[in-house]
Amino acid sequence: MSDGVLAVEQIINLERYPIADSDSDDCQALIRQFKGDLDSQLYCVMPDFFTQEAIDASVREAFAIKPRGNAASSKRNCYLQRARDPDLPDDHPRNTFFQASYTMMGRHLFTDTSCIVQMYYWQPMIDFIAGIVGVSKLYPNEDPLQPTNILAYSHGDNSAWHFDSVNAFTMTLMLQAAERGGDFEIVPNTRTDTDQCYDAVSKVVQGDRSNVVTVPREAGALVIFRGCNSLHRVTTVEGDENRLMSVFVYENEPGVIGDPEVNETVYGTSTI
Ligand SMILES: O=C(O)CCC(=O)C(=O)O
Ligand SMILES: [Fe+2]
Repeated sequence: MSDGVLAVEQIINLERYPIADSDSDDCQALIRQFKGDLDSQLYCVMPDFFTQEAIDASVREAFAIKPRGNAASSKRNCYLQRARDPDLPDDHPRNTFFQASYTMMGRHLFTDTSCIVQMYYWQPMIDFIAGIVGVSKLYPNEDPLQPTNILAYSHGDNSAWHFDSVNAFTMTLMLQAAERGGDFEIVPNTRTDTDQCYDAVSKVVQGDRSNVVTVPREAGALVIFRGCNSLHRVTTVEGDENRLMSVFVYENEPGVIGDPEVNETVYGTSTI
């Protein structure tokens, strides 16, 4: 394409991930492999999913829009709440708060030709991810802010231990790693749908490392994880290099938009 805009064939590494035809044997084999990883470990990693050209373009764009992002810092528990529960003891995980900080860039800041935006709306990509997460269909989120985000973590930033709230899975794509720190850590199946497992959760947030898995990731690696029942965090970033992570949300039905109040907190605005 002209004007420095990359076509989807130049964005996704289709040699290593031939997903353009989701019915092809090659694509079906990839779906089986990553679905197997996701089912057994609660995450799967696809290294070099983005081309170097797409990584470079996305990093440039992220720094260009970062001044308009929402630099947020808050103390929260691992349930993403900020208020303590007076009926529970001080050392309960619901009353254990950690600082989290990063700059959030919402979908409204990206052009339609952004690499991450093009990848997100490309139907073969949506079908590929649906296969991996084991559903027949997925749909883009239709909120003006939520579908495609980039989180920038500068020196001292981190995302403390938490469970993701509503999403059955989260998809992330690393654009730039930190010089030091910024590791993505997860404790698979810390709780279940029916049991909060407060003892196990408490151990993790108090620093027990016995079930912590560090997910290896280089720039360009796509990761899908199930963060609803698996505590996860990003360790504190150190050094001059920002950790730039793009985060994507797909839905099980069309027409899903976010809550304006949540958007106000996350993006610093509820409108575009
Ligand atoms: O930045 C990351 O690697 C993960 C962010 C995260 O926890 C999330 O998007 O739910
Ligand atoms: Fe998360």
